[in-house]
Amino acid sequence: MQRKIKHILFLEPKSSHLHVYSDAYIPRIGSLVLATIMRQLGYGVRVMLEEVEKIDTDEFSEADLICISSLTTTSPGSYQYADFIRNVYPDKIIVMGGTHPTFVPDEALLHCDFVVRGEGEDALVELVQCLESGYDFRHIDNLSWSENGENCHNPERPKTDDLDVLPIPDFTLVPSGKMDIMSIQTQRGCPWDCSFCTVTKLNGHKLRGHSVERVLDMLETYSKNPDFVYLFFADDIFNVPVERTMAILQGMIDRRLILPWAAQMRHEISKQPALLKKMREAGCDRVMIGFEAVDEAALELYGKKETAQDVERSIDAIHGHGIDIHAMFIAGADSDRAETIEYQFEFAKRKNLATSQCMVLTYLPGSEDTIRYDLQGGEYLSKDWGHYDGHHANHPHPHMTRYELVNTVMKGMQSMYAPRRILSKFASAGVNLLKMNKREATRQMRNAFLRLNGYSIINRWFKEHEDYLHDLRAENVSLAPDRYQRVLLAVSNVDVSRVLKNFLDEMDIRVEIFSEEHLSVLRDSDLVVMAGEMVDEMKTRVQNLHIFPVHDKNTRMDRTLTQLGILFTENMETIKEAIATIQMQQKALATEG
Ligand code: B12
Ligand code: SF4
Repeated sequence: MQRKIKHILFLEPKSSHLHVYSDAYIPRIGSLVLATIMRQLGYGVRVMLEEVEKIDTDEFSEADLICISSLTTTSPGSYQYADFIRNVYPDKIIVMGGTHPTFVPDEALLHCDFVVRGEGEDALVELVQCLESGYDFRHIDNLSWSENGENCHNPERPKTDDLDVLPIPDFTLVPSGKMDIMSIQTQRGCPWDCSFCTVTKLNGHKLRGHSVERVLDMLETYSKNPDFVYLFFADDIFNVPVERTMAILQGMIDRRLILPWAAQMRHEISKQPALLKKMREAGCDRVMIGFEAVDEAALELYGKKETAQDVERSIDAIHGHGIDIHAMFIAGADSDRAETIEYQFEFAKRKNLATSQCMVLTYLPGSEDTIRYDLQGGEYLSKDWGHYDGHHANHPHPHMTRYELVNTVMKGMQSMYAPRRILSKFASAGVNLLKMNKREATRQMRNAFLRLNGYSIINRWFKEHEDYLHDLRAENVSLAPDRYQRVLLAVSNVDVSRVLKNFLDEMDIRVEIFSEEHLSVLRDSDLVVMAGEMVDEMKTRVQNLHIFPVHDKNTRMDRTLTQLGILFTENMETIKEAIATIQMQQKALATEG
């Protein structure tokens, strides 16, 4: 294949659903660094980021090669654009890269000509050169492609050790006035290995960094751009190695490169007071920390190598230096219950975290969790990648229904951004203004606006997801909930039947024990709660029967009861209270017995 390539388009589609960062665009650097390299090599380049500009598909006609960067959540959009290009401009070459195509190259190849797995800088240059010269591209490491119906995957290439060989990503490639946050990556890789994360699978454990001088040069270049008002260090863990971070911060102070900034860190920061002090001096106003949990069992399962005490200690240390925290939590570890998740939110409020997010545990392609789950033959309830954004549940949980999990998480998020918690920040800003403490007033005002934005996003999320939540409630039964007027209990195990009856009574739901007479008078508004083995037989006897299947082997049925209760109310509190009451009854019975 020999092709003339003059113009390259870099395209970054956005997520299909609203997510916590929907209103605050923080750039990823991949497309920008690749575009900068290709431009230096003399190609015409255009970078289109869908989060910051409307994609004008007419512009696709000008490109010879189209490079699409994709995360898992943005893959539906990426594939749609790729399919559109294939249909409308069949002569264009499409290359995909980024985290998602890296881990599922066979899937991506259904939509594009080439996939570059992992780091893309060298592989893309080699590919373009081969395409132009007509040389064989089949030897390029990290490259995947399709040939005669077979997908070929070349070996992985060694990772770039010295990042200084890469150019400074040129943000002027994005139309001016579109972005106000500059994102800068000073190093790649992470020494830890959390079970849900794909970073080490993509970038390795070894930290590979730019030299301190080079980081400062990047900052100097960017700080001349009047668009930028905030800096985000896109390193996965900015506080290690500590000496290097200290040197960068000292350099920022010495060269007066002081902008407000945020960075991602780990809890070990609580043991680095000198670093915290220096961070504040160098303009840090926010730290983003993936605490993930405050429940020891969950922390263990996530392989976080931290304890709840570490979490608490680091919050106190960071707050002690006047720095705010955006805390990142996860819910849905196998050990989690609704109570552990609710406790997480209470904790976040008690510790006065400025902002926080809680994501539903999601098995992303490439993570350790996913590899293990796939080996075990685990079940996926959705493979709609647009739902892999931490706001949806895509696999079953051992103790919670999907509705319970998602609802508990999103209601918890809503409570974090409740109006009174927003007003308290505005009030605090006002008080500090009166005290002439301008710095503190500005800080509180910023947090008030961030919370206001959180409030707006979460409420929009609930509106956007009405149907999704409705479907989760109706899971396991093949019809819409909210319509049953009578429940018929067809469970032969007396103990199980009694638990179900007591529960439904507690919930004020009309319930009758099923008998043969009911068969002739079954109505559309009846729900038959039935033990699993009888279901098939009953379905053959009565058409369109609405059946809720249960196991009749044990009487500890929190999950079943929750699922059943969800069909009648969205209010989890009502369901929990009913379960608690019947549990007390069961205990009393057991004691009597
Ligand atoms: C900055 C960042 C964010 C920012 C901005 C994200 C954005 N604009 O999309 C914020 C904080 C908003 C964010 C949010 C989220 N993020 Co984020 N984020 C990052 C982070 C830390 C850095 C991204 C970056 O700039 N990397 C540096 C560049 C150089 O690397 P790169 O993008 O991978 O690009 C290289 C290669 O992949 C390849 N490449 C990339 N694209 C292309 C295209 C072509 C054609 C080619 C040839 C090569 C190529 O070449 C590049 C250079 O080597 C990464 C972790 C990481 N270390 O990458 C996570 C990461 C991308 N985020 C992740 C996730 C899960 C999310 C969220 C869904 C959940 C969350 N964490 O809150 C949200 C949703 C974001 C969304 N857009 O929908 C995951 C993605 C996993 C996946 N399978 O999709 C990552 C990998 C972290 C992780 N824990 O696993 N994120
Ligand atoms: S979650 Fe953070 S600490 Fe854990 S492996 Fe990923 S980047 Fe490293």
